[in-house]
Amino acid sequence: MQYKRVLTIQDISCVGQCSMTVALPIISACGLETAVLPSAVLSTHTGGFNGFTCHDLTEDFPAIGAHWEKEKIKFDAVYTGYLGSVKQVEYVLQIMQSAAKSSCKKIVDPAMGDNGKLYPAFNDDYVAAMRNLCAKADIVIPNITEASFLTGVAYKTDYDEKYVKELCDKLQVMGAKTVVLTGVSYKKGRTGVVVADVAGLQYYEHEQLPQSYHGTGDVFASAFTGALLQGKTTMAAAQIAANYTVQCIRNTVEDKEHWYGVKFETCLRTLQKELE
Ligand code: PXL
Repeated sequence: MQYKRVLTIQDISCVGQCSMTVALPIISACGLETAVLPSAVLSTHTGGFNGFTCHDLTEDFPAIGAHWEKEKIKFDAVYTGYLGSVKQVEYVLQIMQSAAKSSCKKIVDPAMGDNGKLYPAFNDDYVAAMRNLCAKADIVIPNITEASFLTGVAYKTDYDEKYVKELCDKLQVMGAKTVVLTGVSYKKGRTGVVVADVAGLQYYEHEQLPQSYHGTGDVFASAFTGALLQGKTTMAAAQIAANYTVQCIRNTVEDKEHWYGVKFETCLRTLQKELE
């Protein structure tokens, strides 16, 4: 397998095991060169800590993009997660064009909400900007909340295959070529991931552990990106990423003090074995 270079654009939450502090080690462990563009620096993530600081890096993006253009730096994949502002999403679109190799995979995790609500930093303008970014993506990785905000379809916790197909269809009509929809649960105790592409919809179902943790969407998206760039099909990459995420949760549940993220580091070797 050829040595590939991935760019990931998301925030650095200094403490909290999400976004960049998850993406960089996981994608690197998958054997890929991982370049980073931090969208913002926060003292912690915003899901449960009080009084976190946030330094937005939007205004640094044009000069960084221009420098990379001058140096002819190009990427095999660009994977975006939690971003800092509406303006930044526009700059990300420009960098995705200028820094992409012709075969570049554009992977967008809209990372803007969960459990039917947007994260505190985001509003309707941000959703509209994210819709534009998703329209340009090869692969989008929303959860049900994000898919519902992006498509304008009402959020539901109790749904059937028809509802899931409607979300995926609308995301594809918007322009996303492939949809990897996470947290799709049709039965109690089970959850899974739907992959929707030109071939239709496929579903991978697995155990749903009772505990949920912050940052597991980032663990999934990072492992998915790593597996995909290592030559796995979209469906195989989704299965590998889902199994790894479940293992990270299982690895964390016994430690009651560890509420803010999952202990993904001590499971990295299993992920690597899956990719061999
Ligand atoms: O895991 C998504 C995420 C990333 N970054 C920050 C967050 C969140 C979710 O709340 O707050 C800063």
